[in-house]
This record gives sequence, structure tokens and C-alpha cells, in this order.
Amino acid sequence: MSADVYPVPAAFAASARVRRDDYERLYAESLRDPDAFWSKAAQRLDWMRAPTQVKDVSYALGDFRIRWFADGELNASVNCLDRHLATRGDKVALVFEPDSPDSPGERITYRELHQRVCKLANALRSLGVRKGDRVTIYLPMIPAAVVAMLACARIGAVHMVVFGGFAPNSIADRVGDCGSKLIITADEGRRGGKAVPLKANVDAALKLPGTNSVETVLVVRHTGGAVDMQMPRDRWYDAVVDGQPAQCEPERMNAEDPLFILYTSGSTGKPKGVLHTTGGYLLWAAYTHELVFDLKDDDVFWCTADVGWVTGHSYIVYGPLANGATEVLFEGIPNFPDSSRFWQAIDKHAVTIFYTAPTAIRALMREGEAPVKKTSRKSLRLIGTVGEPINPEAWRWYYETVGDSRCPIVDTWWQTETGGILISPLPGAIDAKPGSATKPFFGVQPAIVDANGALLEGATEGNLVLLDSWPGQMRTVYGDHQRFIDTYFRTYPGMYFTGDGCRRDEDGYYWITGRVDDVINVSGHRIGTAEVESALVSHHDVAEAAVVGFPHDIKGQGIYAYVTLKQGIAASDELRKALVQQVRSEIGPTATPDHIQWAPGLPKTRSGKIMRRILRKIAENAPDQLGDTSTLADPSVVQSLVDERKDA
Ligand code: 6R9
Repeated sequence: MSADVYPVPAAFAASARVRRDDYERLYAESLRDPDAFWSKAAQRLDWMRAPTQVKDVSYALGDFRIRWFADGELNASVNCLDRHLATRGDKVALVFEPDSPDSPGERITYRELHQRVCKLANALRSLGVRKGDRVTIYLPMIPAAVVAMLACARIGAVHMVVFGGFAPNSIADRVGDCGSKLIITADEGRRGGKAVPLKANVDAALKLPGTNSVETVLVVRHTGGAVDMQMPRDRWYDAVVDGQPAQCEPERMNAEDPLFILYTSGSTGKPKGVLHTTGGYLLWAAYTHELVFDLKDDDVFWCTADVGWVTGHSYIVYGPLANGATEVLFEGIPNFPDSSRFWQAIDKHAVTIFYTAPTAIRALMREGEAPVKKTSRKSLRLIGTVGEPINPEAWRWYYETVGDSRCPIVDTWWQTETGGILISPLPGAIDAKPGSATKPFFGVQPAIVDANGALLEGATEGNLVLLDSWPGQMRTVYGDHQRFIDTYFRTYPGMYFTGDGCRRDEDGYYWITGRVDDVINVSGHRIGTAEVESALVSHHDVAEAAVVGFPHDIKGQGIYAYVTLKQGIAASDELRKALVQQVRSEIGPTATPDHIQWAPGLPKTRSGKIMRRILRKIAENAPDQLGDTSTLADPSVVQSLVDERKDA
């Protein structure tokens, strides 16, 4: 073994749900007989009709299908709420921690959450929402967001959550693509003391073409800020929900009926509507949540993600609630009112399991130890990360300074497409190595292939693929099944291609090295280079744009844009600002370019393809590593870009 190994702490291992020997045995069982393994695991859910079929999968292009538990019936909201009422009705489900630590929070029991969900579900039905209809949710991180998702699940409506940081254009694209009938939003959000104009963004989105499907906008009164209510389209949430009965008959859903759509960026074109179904997804979220986080009944779990991302879906809503856990729901940001906020909230709510992103850890690390050390954090027993590779330095700081060298770290690798965690330590069973997501979860078969798809053995590096299905796998790209197959199953026939590069060491540990496609991972958020380029080119002064990622100390990757202006347009700082604003208003603040470099020309092959490899090296400020430029149509372009970069 390499030297840098952090063994499972003995005290942790002693009471862990999965111990060292169990892992090897269960993993082997899960591959040997998937039907037996998963039919047993599926018993953790409450089925209205227990499945007799388990795995039904073929990745063969001519005979493609992914189905799990195909004759089972269940309802996700019943699994997250009703079945806990007899045993845990008075247990706190959600501990709401508002943006300002001085605002009153909330502690919502399973019984109370059940009532809120039923009332909204009834209200949605009264507004004509039926099984299979799409409902857009554009809300801050407040209890209503969780209630809205579960209310959709209860009546079989397919929720599509849009992250509150997205701009009107992004809302409109998504609403239009999935044909939402109804939108649930709030007057405003609040983040770091600032108001976010959610309702105004929805109004602007609904003025854009392609959004005619929307009949109703439900508005939660959250900050009390002024909004423009457009009758009869817009309805106050309270007004339609208040008189509703607190019981609501749940829809019987087939295991393969859609539960939600969530858009995510790919390497080409518009974001894809990743579709997850009910049975396999819910099982995956719940099972991985319990085992990866070693969940016990008295834990207080806190995942700091936003429900607008898949991490919020699986590890704020479906996993923890299906497991009957108590969890924190946080509206704010890590550095408001100051950079001790996470650690203070951990003490305030006696959080035992904490799950956050490497970018947050790096930003807080920069503030030094003091904001951490003035808190106790003695309740913590396990900490985790997700969203991007964590550099060993940040890992060690998290382990030593936040976890007091006492709490195991779970570095969890997964994707919107995978529904839940696929590669991660099980904290009582697998020794950690800083920067490695370690080993596959049960049923998961990672492999590494070269560019031609040949499987590489032993310690090696290449592209990460998955050889077989797992219950939580996405089932389709909404409205474009062919795109689903082409994106994930055509590059390496017979395998699911993750889009990530990966190394495997001599101990069989996996080390994700980052995206190998044209996706940039900014603070754990996926941004397609094509989307940023099209936002830039939509400005009337821009002729052409090429966008690449570059290493960024806090964000992991930053966005670097090369922009060619139209003939006769002069470069200026003002124009640079206008272009940044253009991207922010077309996509949202997460896609803000860090650098815009004026490019008289872009390096292209003779067939006109932009050579991003070269642009990446220039952005990294590594002009000595440009590699072969002989295939360029005009190699002199490169030198001028390199010279400009030096001046920037
Ligand atoms: C859950 C989530 C997925 C992409 C994925 C990879 C990167 C996520 C990671 C990680 C290294 C980890 N990623 N977790 N890279 N180590 N522990 O983040 O989903 O937003 O779809 O992003 O994020 O590149 O392919 P999503």
C-alpha cells in the first residue's frame, strides 16, 4: 500500500453498518447474482405491489433497455413520509436553518411534513395537475422546496427543479423542453443577506417563446418582497393550500414511471433532461445514503447542496427522508455572516454527519483555522465530499481541522446520470487515501478503457466506464431517447461512458481526474463550453468564441473564453463587462467567465475544428506544452494568442 493511507478508525469500525469483511463479501454477492441481491435490497422500500422482476438490462445498441423492478408499484412520497408515521411521526425530519442565523428556524416533524405535502398535493390536483404532468420548481432552500418535490411525487407529477441561481433564459429553455404546466416559485430567495428575485425571473422567463405550456404559477410568500401578480395565472401558495385536507391518496406508480427530470450540461448543445424513475432511483438513493453515511437512527445529517442539483435530490430529499433521518436544510451560504457559519450551525444542531463540496472546503481553508477552531464540532462523526476531485491538501485540512482527525471522510463520486453515489469508501470498511473516491459501491462495475475502448487492467489510467447497470441509473434524456444512447453508450459499445478520466492504483483504488469531454466543472457545477460559447456569440459584436476550463484555486476549474470580435469592433473593458453580463443573464451567475481574452483568430484544423487542447494549454499558461500544432490551418494564430496571454 502507498504510504498515504488513513485507516478506518477502530472506534468507528466497531459499530459501523458495513465492516471490512462484509464489504468484500457483499460486493462479490452483488455481482454474482444481481437479481437475488437487489430483490433483497428492494425490501427496504414499501411497495404497493412487490416486484417479481428485478434486473432487465441490455446495453446492446440494437436491443437497448434498462429496467429494474418493472412490475413493482410504489409511491416515493409514501416511502419518505407515510411509512414513518407509526414509528417516527414525532421525529424531526427537517431542521430549517435560515439564511440569517438570527431569523427563527423551524423543526418539522415527519407528521407535519406529511400534512404539508398532502395539502399541496391536493392543491396541485385541484389545479388540474395529473399523473405524468411536468411541474417546475424554482424555489430557495426552504422547507417548501422539499414539500413541493414530495407533493409532485405523491400525485405522480414529474418534478423538474431549476436551481435558483439560473437566469430567465435557462428557466425558459427547461420549462419549454419538458412542457411544464405549472411552476412553483417564491417571491424572493435570500442568500448571504441578499434578495434573489425569483418571481421576477419567472415572469421574465414566461415572456420568452416556448413557454406557453405553463398555466399556473404558485408563489410562496417567503421574504415578503414586492412581486407582480398576474391574474389569473399567478396564485399565492397559501391561498390555494390552506383549505386543503391534510390527507391525500397517493398515486400508484410503476417502478419505471418517471419521478423527476433534472437538466444537466453536456459537451454539446442544450442541457439534457436527465430522467429518473421511481423504484430503482429511490432504492439507490436510500440504500447508498444509509451505507455510505453509516446512518443510525439518532444521527443528524446535513448535506449543504442545493435541491436544484442532483445531490440535493438524492441526499436532501429522497435518501434521508426514505430512511427516516433527521436532517438540516440550510438556506444560506458558507461565508455569511462569516466563514464560521457551517461550524456554528453544526454545533447549534448537533450535526453528526456533514456532506459538502471541495470548493467550499477550499474557500474556507483560505480563511485559516480560527473560524473552525472557535467551534466545538464534537457532535460530528463522519464527513463527506462530492462534486469534483478533492485535492489532497484540502482533504487533509478537512480531516484534521474540521474533523479533528477523528471523523472518516467519504469522498463520493457520482453524477446526475447515476442517481446516487457509485464510488466511495464505506466508512467502516474501506481505508481512505486523500484524493481517491476509493472503491465501487455494491453492484457497480467500474472499468478503465483506452481511447479505443480496450479494457485496461491493473494499475492504469484512462477513461472511466461502467460495465453494467445499477438500479439508480438514468433511463432516458427526456424527449430524446436517441440522444441518451448516443451520449452514453455509443462511444464504447456495451458500456456506459461517464465522461470522466480516471486512474486506478495498485490497491484497486479509483482516482477521478476530471472531465475528459467539453464540460467544465466550476465549483462542482457542470457547465457546457458550448452553452457559454453560444451565450457569447449571441452578442451582436461577437463573431466567434471558444471556451475552455483552466485550473482555479477555489473553484477547481474556472471559465476561460477566447472571443473574436466582428470586423470593425474595437476591444474595450466595457465590452468585456458587457460580455460577462451577457453570459450571466443568458445562463446564470455560475457560468460567469473568469477571463475573456480577445482573439484575432482561433486555432483551427483545416476542416475548421477549433483545437481546444491548444486553447486549454494557453489558458493554463503552459505555452511550452502546446504539443503538435502542425495540423492547424494557420499556426501563427497560436503565437499571437500566447503573446496576448502574457500581456493579460
Ligand atoms: C453528484 C454530482 C458529475 C461530475 C462527474 C465528475 C465530478 C462528482 C466527484 C467528481 C471527482 C468526486 N465529480 N463527484 N469528481 N471526485 N467525488 O456532482 O453530479 O453535477 O452531474 O457532476 O462531477 O466529473 O462526472 P453532477
